[in-house]
Amino acid sequence: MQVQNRVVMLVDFDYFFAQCEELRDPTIKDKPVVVGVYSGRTEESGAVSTSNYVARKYGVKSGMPLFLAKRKLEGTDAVFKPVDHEYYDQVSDKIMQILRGYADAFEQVSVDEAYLDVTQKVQGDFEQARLYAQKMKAHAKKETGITVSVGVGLNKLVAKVACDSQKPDGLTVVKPEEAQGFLAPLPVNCLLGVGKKTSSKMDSLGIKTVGDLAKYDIQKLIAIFGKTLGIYFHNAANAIDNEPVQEQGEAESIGRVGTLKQNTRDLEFILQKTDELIEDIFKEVTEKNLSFKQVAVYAVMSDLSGKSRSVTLEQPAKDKETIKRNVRSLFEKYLGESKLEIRRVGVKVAGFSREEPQQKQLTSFFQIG
Ligand code: DGT
Ligand code: CA
Ligand code: CA
Repeated sequence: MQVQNRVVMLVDFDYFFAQCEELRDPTIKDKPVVVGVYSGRTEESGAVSTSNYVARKYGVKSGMPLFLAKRKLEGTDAVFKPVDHEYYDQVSDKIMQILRGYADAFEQVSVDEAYLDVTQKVQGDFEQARLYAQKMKAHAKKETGITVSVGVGLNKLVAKVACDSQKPDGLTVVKPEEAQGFLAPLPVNCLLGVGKKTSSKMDSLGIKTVGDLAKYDIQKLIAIFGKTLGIYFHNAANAIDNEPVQEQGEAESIGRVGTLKQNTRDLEFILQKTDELIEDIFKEVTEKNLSFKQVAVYAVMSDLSGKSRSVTLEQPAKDKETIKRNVRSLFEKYLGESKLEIRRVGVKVAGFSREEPQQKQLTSFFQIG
């Protein structure tokens, strides 16, 4: 029996932070849009995080100093926005949730990128995969307003390079038998892990394209780059990559910190602030259907020294009251131990376990019966 090919997708959201800004204010859509990280020292200092494709036509690039981007866009009606990670995370979560529904296995790799193994969903068929990707792209666009680019290949490596080859709003399908030919003419730095240093080293060996690398003697690669990298480069260049698409492990803890309006030793005043933090934490814990076994607090004192305290619960819990009760008693202790005023507070829960949702248990119960 022939072993079935995998069908793997990489989805990357187009000019993501800038597209989020367009989503929030559609009137800027046809103008150059630059999202910047302002260092805060002067109004002008900082760097470009990303920009829309209109701005890119003028030569604006990620990482470029903002003053340079301003100069390139002089005379245009360019719009500059500061990064707003909270908003981008919200948009990202919505898209990720939709994508997840299309996958047999799902792996989010960053705020704007995820791998999907869709082998079962498309029965290993790359023609079907193309239609499936089109449907998924349209769904994401309709629900969230965001366009994404998709690469489809027999593994993560090919899917990633395919996706990068056509943006924005791209869809590039590379069938298994086309994979090596697809990679061959591309520069070696299209491969994950080949940065400036490695590619100039390879260049000095006469390796310019992935095709050159694929043909290069593997023993020599190992001698030059070491065993792990040498084998990796050889395999990657030959479109071989067996990394599974897998869900990233749960976060180890969920926490929030906040600064008090004024330094204080007033327990009720402190607990008002921690209640806000707990609301947020509780929301995330509930969404992820987690139970926790540890509650911790953190405080920064008026002299900027910091301390943390935690308790381990006897039973895993998942309710807000348990967090509140323990936070109160931890801060009571805290205030008893120090004479200083508190300036900043944090709350954290950890020691997670995940329970099956009630409904699922019921349905599986009925299925068995
Ligand atoms: P593209 O090429 O359409 O995928 O454009 P982006 O902007 O989505 O680029 P990508 O996928 O490489 O990066 C995703 C986000 O990460 C991007 O919207 C902003 C941020 N980012 C990327 N490169 C840089 C950088 O050099 N500096 C900073 N501060 N942020 C960056
Ligand atoms: Ca992107
Ligand atoms: Ca990306």
